[in-house]
Amino acid sequence: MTRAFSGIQPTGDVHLGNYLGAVRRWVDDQHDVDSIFCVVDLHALTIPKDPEVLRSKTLQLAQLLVACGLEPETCTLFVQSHVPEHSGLAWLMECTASFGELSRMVQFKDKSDRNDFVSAGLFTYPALQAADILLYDTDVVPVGDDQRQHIELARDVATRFNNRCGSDVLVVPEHVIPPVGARIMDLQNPGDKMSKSLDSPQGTVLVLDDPKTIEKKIKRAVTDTDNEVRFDVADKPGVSNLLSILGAATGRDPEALADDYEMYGPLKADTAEAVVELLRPVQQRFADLVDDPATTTQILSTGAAKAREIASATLDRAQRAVGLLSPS
Ligand code: ATP
Ligand code: LTN
Repeated sequence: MTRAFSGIQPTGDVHLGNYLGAVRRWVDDQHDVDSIFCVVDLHALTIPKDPEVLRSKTLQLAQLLVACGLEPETCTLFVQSHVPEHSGLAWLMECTASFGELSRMVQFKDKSDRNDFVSAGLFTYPALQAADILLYDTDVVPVGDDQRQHIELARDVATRFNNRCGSDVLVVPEHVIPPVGARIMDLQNPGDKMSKSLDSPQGTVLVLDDPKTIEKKIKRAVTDTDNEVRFDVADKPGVSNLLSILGAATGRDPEALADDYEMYGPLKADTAEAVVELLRPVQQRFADLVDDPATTTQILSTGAAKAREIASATLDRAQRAVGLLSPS
């Protein structure tokens, strides 16, 4: 069976971009592929965090993923730091990726420009991400469009590792990016992707926003003055973003949807309604889970044990292949 692996950072509140670009697809495909999902708390440490906030966001993110529809009896859900093999393989990947490759990562350039303190971990972050993926003999990595470059790096590093060791120790993964919704933009700055760590509360629709807030944010979305509804990302980024959101929420093609509208008002109203309806069941399930943290803690503990079985075998194989002496 095809194996899928993906990760999400507990860096803030989950937004519509995370949901449409990644999580919804994980939920839809979990019965068809052997699915492993990880709350990547080690990645969140690359930018300093308040310890209590990180701890509570990690649990909350796991609860939200279950509320979104990940079924613990169907897929494996765990927290990255509960499986120490991630840090173990990350070192081997850091020694396989080159300084030049890591220097070319767009996300590093963006995040290092936006933060005063630039940690070494922010620079080597894609090597840890490669380790996450490669530990599980992953065939496919379902992600949003922004992760293309990181998955490409994981492929290059896996190939180089195999060539150096002279055998196929690591499986070379492919990315899968959804045709619609892979790049949801900030509603106030449609030139930037919607993001957990950008401070743009009005431009970011959160999965847990109440219906009134969702409506307000979408109705105030930045468009332009010519009042023509057309899907054209370069010329009309704000309007195209609304069409992408509506398309992803309703399963329709954004370009075709544009023909149904002559003015921005109705487009915004329909988009807001579609998003509210899409998120309603998630919010209802979340409300039940949040009062019962023990259920999610148990899911994560079972998930980590399942993940560890696979990860420890891969790490052992990789350590032997690279020439490390076996402890027994
Ligand atoms: P941060 O801002 O802290 O980097 P993020 O909002 O980019 O966080 P991640 O945890 O890094 O979110 O990403 C989780 C998944 O959501 C990834 O697969 C990523 O590609 C996807 N994703 C993130 N932002 C968007 C977006 N605006 N549109 C579509 N997919 C997205
Ligand atoms: N870098 C990713 C999060 C992430 C990930 C992964 C995604 C960490 N490890 C492994 C897919 C597979 C991000 O910033 N969205």
